[in-house]
Amino acid sequence: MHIGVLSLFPGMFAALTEYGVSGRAVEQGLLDVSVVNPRDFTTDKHRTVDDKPYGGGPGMVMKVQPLADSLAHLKERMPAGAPVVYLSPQGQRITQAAVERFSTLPAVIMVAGRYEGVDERFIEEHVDEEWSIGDFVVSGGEIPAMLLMDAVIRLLPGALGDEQSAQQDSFSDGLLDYPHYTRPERVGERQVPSVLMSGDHEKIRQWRAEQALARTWQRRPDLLESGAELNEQQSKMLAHARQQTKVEDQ
Ligand code: 4H4
Repeated sequence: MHIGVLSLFPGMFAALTEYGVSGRAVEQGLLDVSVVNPRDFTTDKHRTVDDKPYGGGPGMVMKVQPLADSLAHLKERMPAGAPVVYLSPQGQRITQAAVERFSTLPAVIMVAGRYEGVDERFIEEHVDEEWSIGDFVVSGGEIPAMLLMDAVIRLLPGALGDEQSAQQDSFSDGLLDYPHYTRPERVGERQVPSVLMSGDHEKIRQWRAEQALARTWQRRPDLLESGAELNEQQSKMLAHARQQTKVEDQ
């Protein structure tokens, strides 16, 4: 996979390319990351990338030309057909399903904006998809772009040591994860749940399925409305829990 990025702060991407799972994936050659700075495509003495908004108001807007020219340069160095993704609060909320789709593409280009935003004509002409990391505002698109890249990279075959671990993540089946424990067996008053010490793998599997469902029901009931994949045991548990709630409501 090849991920291209447009950013006024290319150095920030070292946080991704030099550390942890994503750093190792780059080192192993599982993907190429190319970061291009639109400032290198300015033509004036002051290397201007932004200007005042037409119509007035606070802040500055990113100019079309440095973005368009840096994008053309990036496209020359990448496989054809890479979708151009702009990260902004106006985009669709990123989900694990969206991340999974990106992880199957040969290439993707991410645009990280600064200031109050990007001239709308660049978006109309060059952006294929607009995605958001959530309903809050950060000061630049770099962290949103890195966040999406990190989520994509860890799904690339070979990126996680254990091939199974991505399949077991929260959201991969539309549910939250079950709780995890490691040594020691007792921390203060808190004991590891005894089922996990039983060696009964079927019982452990059932307990974890039940925990995942209970936590989702308690903390993120919205996920249960939007297509979580439940096993037979979980479907029965959920139906039972819903029945109980109905009775209490009456
Ligand atoms: C846009 C900051 C608009 C402030 C931005 C304003 C996100 C997000 C994000 C850089 C851009 C911010 N990107 N998901 N959430 N003037 N980007 O916050 O409207 O307040 O992806 S403003």
